[in-house]
Amino acid sequence: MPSHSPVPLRHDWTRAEADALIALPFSDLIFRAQTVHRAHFDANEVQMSTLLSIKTGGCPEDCGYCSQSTHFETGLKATKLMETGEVVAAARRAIEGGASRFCMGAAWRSPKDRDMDAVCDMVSEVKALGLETCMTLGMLTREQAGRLKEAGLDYYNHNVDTSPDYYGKVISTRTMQDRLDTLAHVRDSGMAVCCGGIVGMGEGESDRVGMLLLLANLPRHPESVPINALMKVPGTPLGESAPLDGLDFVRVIAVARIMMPRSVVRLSAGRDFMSEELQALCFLAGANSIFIGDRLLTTNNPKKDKDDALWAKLGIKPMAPMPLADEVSGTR
Ligand code: SAM
Ligand code: DTB
Ligand code: SF4
Repeated sequence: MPSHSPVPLRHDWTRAEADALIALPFSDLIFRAQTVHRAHFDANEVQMSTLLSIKTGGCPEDCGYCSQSTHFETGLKATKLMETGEVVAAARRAIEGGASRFCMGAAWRSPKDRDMDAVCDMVSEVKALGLETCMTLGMLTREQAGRLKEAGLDYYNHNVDTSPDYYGKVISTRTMQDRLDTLAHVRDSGMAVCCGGIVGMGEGESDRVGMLLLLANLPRHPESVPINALMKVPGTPLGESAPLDGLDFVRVIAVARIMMPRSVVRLSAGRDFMSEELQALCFLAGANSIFIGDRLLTTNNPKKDKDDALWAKLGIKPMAPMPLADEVSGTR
């Protein structure tokens, strides 16, 4: 149960404030993040989500981290869009595995209008199972966002990935402005926004802060903020990136928690190579959602028995599904 007074929401964070936050002594930073976290969430609850790649590989974009781009030789086999029945079967398995949220991802630059009927069917059928639904299909037009909302989609995931300054070092086939345009279409449709990025792509601390400032100073905070640690994929331009310092990663989570107090901060990609201790620090820093299940989209995630043992050691309980209706009307 939340145990402190609510923290006011701000959309006017300055660079100097954010730089000072990320540079705090570690214990001070974690204490601030915990205080904010406990004002809005039960600190022992974590939302369990499962990911499914509904269309894998063959993507025309050149995101330098991604196994699914046709620009790089990663050995990944491209597939067609899955049938709705297969997606529903995977969603049932996700429920049996303990998930309350189901995120469907497609390796598209943007959905073709002819794909919209199929993805909308998937949304309605998965939602009918009682799962919170999220999709990530690339850039959306205003009309496509409206159709997904109508089909019942709760969240749309579209990441800014990194700071505006570092963006051009990672992706050349679409701009940061393209991403912001899609995010505006999602926001205007009434769906909740899931938007975050990746740490460990060779960016500096000022880029990490730049990304968090961009997110926290949007007119509304994304309801969900995934923070991914780079999964290094051999064959991609970022496949040989320098190792990410675990404590630096925890700092990004803590600053995200402090700047976006009511958002769900998602410890996304990267748990498979994190120790139990590092994951525990991420939860202490305010992360309260994760992906469970052996696979993310194309890379590995911890096995269920290993995860279950960690939840038992940490006393973590799965979060019940969160109502969204009034959140979308303006509390974050
Ligand atoms: N094609 C769609 C798009 O990019 O908008 C949706 C799928 S894409 C895989 C979703 C997000 O996953 C990316 O924006 C990126 O932040 C994250 N991601 C992809 N590959 C990753 C990797 N190797 N390590 C960490 N995060 C990754
Ligand atoms: C997000 O920010 N992380 C998830 C979800 N959104 C779609 C994807 C992580 C993908 C990790 C690399 C892979 O498995 O291909
Ligand atoms: Fe395509 Fe998405 Fe991968 Fe970029 S991150 S290459 S858009 S699948």
